[in-house]
Amino acid sequence: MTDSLETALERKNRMQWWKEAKFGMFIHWGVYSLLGQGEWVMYFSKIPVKEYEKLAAEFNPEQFDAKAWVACAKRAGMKYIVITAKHHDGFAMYHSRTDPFNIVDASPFGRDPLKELSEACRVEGIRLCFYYSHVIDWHDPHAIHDTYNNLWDYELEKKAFFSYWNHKAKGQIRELLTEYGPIGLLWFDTSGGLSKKESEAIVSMIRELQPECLINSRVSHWPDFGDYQSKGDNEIPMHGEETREWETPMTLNQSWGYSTKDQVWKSADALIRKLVHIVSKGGNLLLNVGPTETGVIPAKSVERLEEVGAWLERNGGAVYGTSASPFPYELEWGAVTVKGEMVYLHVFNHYWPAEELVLNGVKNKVKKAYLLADGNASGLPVEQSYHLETDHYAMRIRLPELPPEDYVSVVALEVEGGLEVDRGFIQQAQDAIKLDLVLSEITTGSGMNEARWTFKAASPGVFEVVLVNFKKSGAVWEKEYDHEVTVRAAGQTAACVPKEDVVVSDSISCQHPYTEVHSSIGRIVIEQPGTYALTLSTKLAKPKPNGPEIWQAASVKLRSVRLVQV
Ligand code: H79
Repeated sequence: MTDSLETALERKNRMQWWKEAKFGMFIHWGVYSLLGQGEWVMYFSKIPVKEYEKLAAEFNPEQFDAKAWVACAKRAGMKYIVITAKHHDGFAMYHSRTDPFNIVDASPFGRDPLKELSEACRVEGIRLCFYYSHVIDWHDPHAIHDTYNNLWDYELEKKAFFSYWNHKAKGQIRELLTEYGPIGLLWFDTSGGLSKKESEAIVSMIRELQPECLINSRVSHWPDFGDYQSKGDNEIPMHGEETREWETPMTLNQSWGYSTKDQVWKSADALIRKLVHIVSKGGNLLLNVGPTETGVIPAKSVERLEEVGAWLERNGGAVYGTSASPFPYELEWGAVTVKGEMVYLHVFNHYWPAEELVLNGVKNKVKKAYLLADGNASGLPVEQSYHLETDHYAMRIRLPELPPEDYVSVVALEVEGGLEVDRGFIQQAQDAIKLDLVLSEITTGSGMNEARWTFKAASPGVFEVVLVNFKKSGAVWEKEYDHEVTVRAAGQTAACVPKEDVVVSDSISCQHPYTEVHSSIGRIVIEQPGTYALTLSTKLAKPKPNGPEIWQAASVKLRSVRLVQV
C-alpha cells in the first residue's frame, strides 16, 4: 500500500538502506527457547497459560550479551537484525507497560534485552527491527486468528477481539516505536482474519509514530500491504515473480525457535549460494538464528555465519547495493548481480568450468574481466561475437583452472555503458532452456490452463522436456497431477501424466518444507536454430492469485519447464 502523501522518490529514499543491505539476521527467542522444541511448542503441546507462565517465571537468560549478538551479525555481514519482540505465545521480550506478561515483569531476568540491543545496534551501525505477532496471541484471552487460537484455555465465543487489539496489540506496537529509538522495520506475521480496515489502522499508526519505519507485507493478508513483500517462510520466488521489493525469511536448520533435536543445518556453501541467488533475483535474505534459554546463539549457527561473513568480507562488493540479474531465468552455474557498469558473475565452485565460462545474450562490449578475489590484478581474456541470422550474442571468458575463492568465485566484468542483454528466453551453453511459469502468458480454460512462452534455441538437437515442481512435505502428488500434461513446441507434442522422476537434493531455490521434483514429459527435436513457441497445458499452470495472500498454501507448485539437451 503506497501512502498517498509520499512521493515515489521519498519512498525510494526510505527503502534505500534496506535495498542495499541484502542480508539481515532474524532472531527467534522467547520463553519457548527453554523447551528447545521451537516457537510453536505452546500450541502443539496445548500448554495451559498457567503452566506457560510458570515457564516464564524460570526464564533467566543470564548469558545474554547484546554486544556479542550484534557483533555476530556484523561479522556475518548482516546489516539489520529483526528480533521477536513478541511471538505467538504472547510473551513480550521487553519491558512492556501495556501487558505484564513480559521479560521484566514475569521473569527473574529483570533486564530488557531490546533496550540493550538497541544500544548495541546504535553503536555498531546495525538497524534494529522488531518481529511482532499482532494477530496470533495464545496468552491473551481475546486474540482471534482465523486458524491458530488458544482454545485449550479459552472459548472462541467469549473472545472480544477489540479488547486485545486496542489494548495489547496497538499498545505494544506503540511502545516498540516510541521507546527503542529509530526502528528499521516492523516484521508482522500470520495476519489471517485481520480486516482490511484494521490492517490500514495499524499501518497509519506506524506511519504516524515513525514515518521512516518499513513494514513487511504480512501486516495484512490483503494484497499490496506494507513496503515490501515477505515471501513465504523459506520461499524463494521465480525470476520476475515479484513486482515489488521482497525478502525471503530463511532458517539455518529447519526451525526458527531453538530446537535441541533439529540438526539439519545448511552448509556455509549452501548459504552463500542461496544468498547470491536471492540477491541475483533482486531480493533480501533474512537468515534466522534461535538462541538458547541461556541467551546464547548456538555454536553451529555462529560457525556458519562466520564463514558467510568471511566470504562477504572479500566479495561483498558483488552483493551489497547491487541490483538483480537481467536474465529472466536461473543459471545453473551461479548467479548474476549488477552495479552500474559492473557485472558480477558468481560462479559456484562445484560448477567451475574447465576452461571457459560461456554467457550468451550480453549485447555490449566487455571492457575488462577479472577475478574479484585477485582484486582487479589480472585480466581474463574475453571473446565476444554476434550472429546476425539468429540474433545471437555469445561471450566466452577464459578462466584459470581452479576457482580462486571458497564456495563461490566472482568474475567481475566492466561493460561499456552498463549491461544490456537479450532479455528473452535464450539457450545458454551447457545449460537447459528454462521457462518460469510466472513469465508465461496464461490462458485459463475449463479445468486445463495453458502457459505459453517463446524461446530462442542456438544449438539444435534433441531436448528432454522436464517439469520442475516444488512439493510440500506430506503432499499427495497424484492428487495434483491426476491428469495428462501436454507440451507443444516446434510442431511436436509430448504428453504424459507427470511422475516424481527425480528429487533434487541440493536445490538452490527450494527448501524445507518443500522439495524440488523433476518430471520428464517426453522429448522434442529442434532442427534449426531460431525462435520457437512452447505451450504447456495442465491444471497447475495457474495465474498469480490476486486475492488475499495465503503464502505456502499450494501442496504442489509448478515452477518451470526445462528443455534439457540430450
Ligand atoms: O516465526 C516463524 C513461524 O513461527 C511463523 N513464521 C516464521 C517466520 C509461522 N507462523 N505460522 N506459520 C509459520 C505457519 C504455520 C505452520 C503450522 Fe505447524 C503448520 C502450524 C501448525 C502446522 C509448524 C508445524 C508449526 C507447528 C507444526
